[in-house]
Amino acid sequence: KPGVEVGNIGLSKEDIKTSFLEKLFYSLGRIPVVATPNDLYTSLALAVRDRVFRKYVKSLEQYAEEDARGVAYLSAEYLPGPHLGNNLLNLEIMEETREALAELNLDLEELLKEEVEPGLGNGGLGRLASCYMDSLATLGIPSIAYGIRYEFGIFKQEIKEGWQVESTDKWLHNGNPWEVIRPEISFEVKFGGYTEHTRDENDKLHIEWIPGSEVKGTAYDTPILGYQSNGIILRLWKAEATESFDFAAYNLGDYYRAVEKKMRSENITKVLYPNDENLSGKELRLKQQYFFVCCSLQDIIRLHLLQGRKLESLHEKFTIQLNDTHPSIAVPELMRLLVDVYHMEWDAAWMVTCKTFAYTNHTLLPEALERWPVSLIRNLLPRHLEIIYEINSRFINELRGHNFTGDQISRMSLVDESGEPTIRMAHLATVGSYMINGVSALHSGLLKKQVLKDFAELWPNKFTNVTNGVTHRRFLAVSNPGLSALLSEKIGKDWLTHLDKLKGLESYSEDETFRRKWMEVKLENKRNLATQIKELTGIDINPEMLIDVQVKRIHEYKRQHLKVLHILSLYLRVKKEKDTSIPPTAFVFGGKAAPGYFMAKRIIKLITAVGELINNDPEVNKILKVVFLPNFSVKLAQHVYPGADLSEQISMAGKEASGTGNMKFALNGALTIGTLDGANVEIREEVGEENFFLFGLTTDEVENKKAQGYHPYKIYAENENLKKVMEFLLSDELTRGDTELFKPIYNNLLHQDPYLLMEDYQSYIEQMENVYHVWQDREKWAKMSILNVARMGKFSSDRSIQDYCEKIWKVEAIKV
Ligand code: 26V
Repeated sequence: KPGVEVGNIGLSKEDIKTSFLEKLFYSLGRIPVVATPNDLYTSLALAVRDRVFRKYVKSLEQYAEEDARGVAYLSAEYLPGPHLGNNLLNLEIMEETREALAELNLDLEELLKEEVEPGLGNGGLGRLASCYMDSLATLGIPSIAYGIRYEFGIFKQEIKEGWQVESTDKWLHNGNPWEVIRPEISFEVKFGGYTEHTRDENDKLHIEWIPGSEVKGTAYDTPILGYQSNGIILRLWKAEATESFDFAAYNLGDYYRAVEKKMRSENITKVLYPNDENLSGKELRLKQQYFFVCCSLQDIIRLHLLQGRKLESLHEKFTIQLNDTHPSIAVPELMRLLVDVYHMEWDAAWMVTCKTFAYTNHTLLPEALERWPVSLIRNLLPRHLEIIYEINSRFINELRGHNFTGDQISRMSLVDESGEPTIRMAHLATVGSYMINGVSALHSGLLKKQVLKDFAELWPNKFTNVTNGVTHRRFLAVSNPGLSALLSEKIGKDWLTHLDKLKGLESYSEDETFRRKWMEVKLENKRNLATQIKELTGIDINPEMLIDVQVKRIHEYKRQHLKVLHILSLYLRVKKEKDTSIPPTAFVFGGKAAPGYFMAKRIIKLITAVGELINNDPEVNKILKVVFLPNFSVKLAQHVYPGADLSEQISMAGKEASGTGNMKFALNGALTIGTLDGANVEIREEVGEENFFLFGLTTDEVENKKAQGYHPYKIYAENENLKKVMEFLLSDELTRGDTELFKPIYNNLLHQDPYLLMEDYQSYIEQMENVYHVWQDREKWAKMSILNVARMGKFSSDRSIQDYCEKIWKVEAIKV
């Protein structure tokens, strides 16, 4: 029996060079003179993949030996970012690889640029899932992550005449060297049809689901390596036609009908849906959710039974984490499998189910809480609807036993019957889980006060908080080599696995030589960012400017337009008042708007219009620049965070569940201007209030303001400066005569302003003045920057995963 050490998997420069050439010759059939950049990248990726798999195979051996309790992470979205650089770091062969390539007259940086990242998520939620995989792997937690292999990821964004234009993301176009297809790991998934209820001779009820159609899900595995550690698998399901269903058509000689059916089956995993308001009617989206849940649960059960265990003990060996409600159809699906397929009694099955799942909520926005029309579920998953009703009726009986009022019961019901009947997926996930968590202290508190209030009263011990974290290996070690080297020079390399070691930097904030080095590193990163900006937009940025950045999805609650109002106030000062005292600043924006989100798309147009005006005005453009970076992605993000001086985290308090960009900026030495929202609260607590630029209403104040009746127009009317800025939105200078262009934004802010921009405007402007004041004193700024980085230990995803292990999963690491 061969061990796992067969083949050329050495880590020396020579080994890497040999492997690279072997892949080029024998896997791709190319010679260097005709190899394309993609051939070279692919050869290196394949060589690295061998080494990654060697580590992964080792962890498999260990899992099998130890029979440990493990985690299955279910997420409809992942945003892993480019794999190559991260794997080189984790294998500790970055330098060896660079040298091996240099000897072949190749530049590692050029090859790294070639990688097209998998954009299999919308933003924060998908990126969080990937940070957690990095930490699970590094910490050696027995785990597997399941998701969907979308053929097209999040749409590609271009800016044309200032507007967002979407196109398909063909991320698989050049092939994907990181994944391996597992044809033998495939499962059937049924849809539609009806159920048949029959009684046997003992009067026992048997329920059979006679489906209307069937598809097959096949596993595609991507190994995710940990740092100095083994790896875990990201298992993504692709939909294909099943043989059995094509067969009937073939027999009738209807070849085309069979192929058509095949195409329809493959539609399920074609494309990722953007976060859009009108998802609830989208049948294909529900199909995607059920499809991946169904495959994943069958796989989990397969793994469980493979070890010779009984299904009654599923919850002892596996815990399944639901990343938001997207996979929450797993609750009735596991019940169906246990009761209908494996013939368990309902009560026993329910006990196993409720002890298996845990649910993470990622948003309180009412429009983002998933609800599926009952009629849609009935058509697509008739058996599941019956099971949901059964779960609900038992749950309501329990509530009656606890003397809940009729009002409370209808509020808590899984079925909302106030309009068209819908299933409240957050309630389903809550009832079917042993633990529920929010993603920051503030958000978890609000979850218990607002969306799941009644449930928190019923089951206070089921609710907890796990504050989000980010992987500092990707977002500092890989993406900011300059700062990383400086850190390691001062405090050693332990921070790579123990981020709280950064505390050791605090005393250096008083060291002038260190501060100078700190600022030099930042300036170098700003030059790099300026180069990126030039390449992507053609705009010149002087790297000495204050680089003030807001990158995240475009949404009204995140208030990119508040930032725009501030920029316009500066513009008017420079232009009309000839004020040249403002420190030169580059305002950098980036982020995608949901294709159907009218206001978000207007906000992009507003940013680019302000950019056009300012960047082309010689009176202003020495002092101000405005940039919109197109197609924000993990890859681009890795250039942005290191080069930022100021991080904008300015959502209306109570709306941003956590935010994770806030952490990535601070980790790279940017200072934050922000509200008391999401994880900002905890970041400020950690770095110290004197090292954080705070503004705006608190959550309670927002609530009170709204309760008292909020009148944005009054605030506008009473603030001369704000008034001028608002009127400028309609000016010919900005709109070039199209005065209707920004009317929707203008009217919204003046008369509704649901996210309180008018209210928070003055406080924001004043805090920005303070930012400028501190910026004038670069030594002070550098001190604050150092202290921010030194105190970011809490926000490593390693800490988050440890919290999940202790508070929720009760899972332990496997010693490597
Ligand atoms: C979904 C939708 C769908 C309907 C239209 C508006 C809308 C807005 C947002 C969402 C996102 C829902 C889930 C989500 O991505 N939440 C994010 O999760 C991150 C990781 O926990 C967290 O840092 C972000 O604050 C949170 O917005």
